[in-house]
Amino acid sequence: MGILDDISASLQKGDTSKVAEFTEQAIVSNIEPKAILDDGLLSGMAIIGEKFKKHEIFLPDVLLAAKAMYAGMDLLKPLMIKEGIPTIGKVVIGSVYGDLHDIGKNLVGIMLKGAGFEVIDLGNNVPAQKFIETAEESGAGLIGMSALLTTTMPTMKKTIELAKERGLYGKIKFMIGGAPLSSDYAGEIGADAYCFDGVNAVERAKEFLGVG
Ligand code: B1M
Repeated sequence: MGILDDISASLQKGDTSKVAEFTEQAIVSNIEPKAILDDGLLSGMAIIGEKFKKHEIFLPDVLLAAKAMYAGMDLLKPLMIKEGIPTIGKVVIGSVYGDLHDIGKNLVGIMLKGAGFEVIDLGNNVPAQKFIETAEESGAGLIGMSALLTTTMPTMKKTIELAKERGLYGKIKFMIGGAPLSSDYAGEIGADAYCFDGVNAVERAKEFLGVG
């Protein structure tokens, strides 16, 4: 078994210290951070998602896997963020109200920072008003919302409607992401883009803020 399989297997077992140890080893072996992320951490988390769906594992197992995922991500983070680069635009991000899933949103934040954006991360469980007020106060031209639950997706629509009410629609761009979303849904609620991953989010953010 290769080191990336070891990371994936340890993540599935929720073994935080092993995930950290193997991630460290992979970094020292000069494996690309993106490969460690995609083929180690994320591939393990995808299997966890499948097993959870089939009721082969339960919520505490998913929580442990998420904790282990963060142990690996924390080690990769400095490698993914280039230090000292000037900021090229301001982005407000958060997981929407009712949604506690924040791994994907955090990854997107890391990638945006790595690309030179100033990221205001509101965390998870963020109500519509908080997104809009923060963007207004900070002068951010872009709001990125994440949702992993079908039940929390409506907050995205609510946020965009609030921007319309306040005359901010068009001035602030909206991108949305998360497993249950799609381009169709983005179109339906008036979001400017659906982003399927962090790389895609960086591309769209650059496009919207007229940089790169
Ligand atoms: Co939950 N959960 N979970 N969970 N969980 C899912 C989402 C689920 C699909 C599992 C399943 O049934 N297969 C299911 C949702 C079903 C649905 O709505 N249709 C589910 C459920 C049901 C629940 C609970 C309701 C379970 C319960 O309590 N009975 C509960 C809800 C809690 C809540 O939010 N109120 C719950 C809880 C949890 C944990 C807390 C245990 C944990 C989250 C820990 C954390 O985030 N800190 C958890 C986890 C880990 C998962 C799965 C297994 C993995 C999610 C993840 O982190 N993926 C997930 C199954 C799955 O998604 N296959 C599942 C890795 C992450 C990197 O991917 O978030 O998709 P993702 O992000 C990607 C892209 O989507 C995109 O870029 C990222 C990087 O590539 N992206 C963006 C995401 N946001 C973006 C924003 C952007 C741009 C791109 O712009 C800003």
